[in-house]
Amino acid sequence: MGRTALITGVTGQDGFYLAELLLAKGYTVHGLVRSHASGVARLGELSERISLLEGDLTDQASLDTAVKSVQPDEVYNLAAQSFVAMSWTQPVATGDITALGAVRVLEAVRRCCPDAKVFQASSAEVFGNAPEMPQSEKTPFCPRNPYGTAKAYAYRMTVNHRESYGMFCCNGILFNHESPRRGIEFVTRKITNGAARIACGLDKELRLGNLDAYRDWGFAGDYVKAMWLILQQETPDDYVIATGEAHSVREFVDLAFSEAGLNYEDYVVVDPKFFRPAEVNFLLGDASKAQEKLGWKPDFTFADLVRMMVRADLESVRNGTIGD
Ligand code: NDP
Ligand code: GDR
Repeated sequence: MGRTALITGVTGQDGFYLAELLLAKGYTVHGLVRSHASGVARLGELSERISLLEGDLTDQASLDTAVKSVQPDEVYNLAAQSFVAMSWTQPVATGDITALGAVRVLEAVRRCCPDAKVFQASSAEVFGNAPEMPQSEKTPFCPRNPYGTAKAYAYRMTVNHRESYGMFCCNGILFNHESPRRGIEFVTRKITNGAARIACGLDKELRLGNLDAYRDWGFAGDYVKAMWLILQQETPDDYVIATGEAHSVREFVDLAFSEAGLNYEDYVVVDPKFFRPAEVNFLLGDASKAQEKLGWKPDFTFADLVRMMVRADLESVRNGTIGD
């Protein structure tokens, strides 16, 4: 019998890549969406290959119903208020969705399908400005914003459900991962879309915040493979998923603009409006445990990623399919 998976956050960047991966492996895939119409609109053709269930991470009953009806073998909790900048303007909603929402998913599984395995999308943001470099599973948490704090709570609750109830629940401590499907508010996509629009004569400048933050950026398609591998192990555990290379926002901008045939210094304006109340300056992951135990390593390099995203945005802007 084929396996069944339930993905929350299926309309997001990772939801798309994970659904494709699981379908290719022969899974029956169910995706939780806040409304059927918006799910179909966001997922396009993929919405015909998976089954959509309405539900919300702020609503326990909807999660119970979804888990009870699907009886999944695997649950991937990817839903979150995932934009760090917004977590300062909406700290309570961020806590409700990103922290308590994860507990609601764990509780729905515990009560309605306790043998299902659960993957929780944790984040490098739990480390904040960590004293240790690179950050591994052993690095203490010190989140610096409401989002990272919510993810730290969800992480601990996932471990608690494992230890208290013997559930198969695991955290992937994911470092930044990007793709042409990345939301336009995140810096990488803002840059590649901005460079494409300038190259096509639609914009004259791109306004950004702190260019001196460093991130460990990988390709989302590689990261969903790690999510799946984490749930295929004999015993549940938590893993850092990262490339092991850090680059500054400035390096990303430089490479993206070069790929679009432009010199970024002629177009990028630093605007204090995009500075954060507290910055996480440098994230760099040590994924050696994932490499040893899961046999996981990323296939795409930083340069591959930037090239892929710029090319996709140039094509979309030229076709008029995105970028306003
Ligand atoms: P996105 O922001 O692209 O997707 C978030 C998803 O969550 C969307 O499908 C959104 O649905 C859904 N969602 C938001 N609020 C609710 C809610 N109240 N109830 C149900 N669904 C909701 O995130 P990514 O795909 O980039 O990331 C996936 C997960 O991995 C997230 O949990 C994120 O925090 C985490 N993560 C991501 C990293 C990255 O670099 N991408 C790194 C580390 C962790 P809708 O379409 O309705 O808005
Ligand atoms: P991040 O991603 O906060 O790391 O969270 P984001 O792309 O938003 O920011 C990365 C860095 O770029 C700097 N920056 C800007 N950021 C945005 N969004 N817009 C700008 O104009 C801009 N200028 C500079 C930021 O200050 C920051 O240092 C992502 C999300 O996917 C989280 O959900 C996930 O958990 C973490 O990655 C790991």
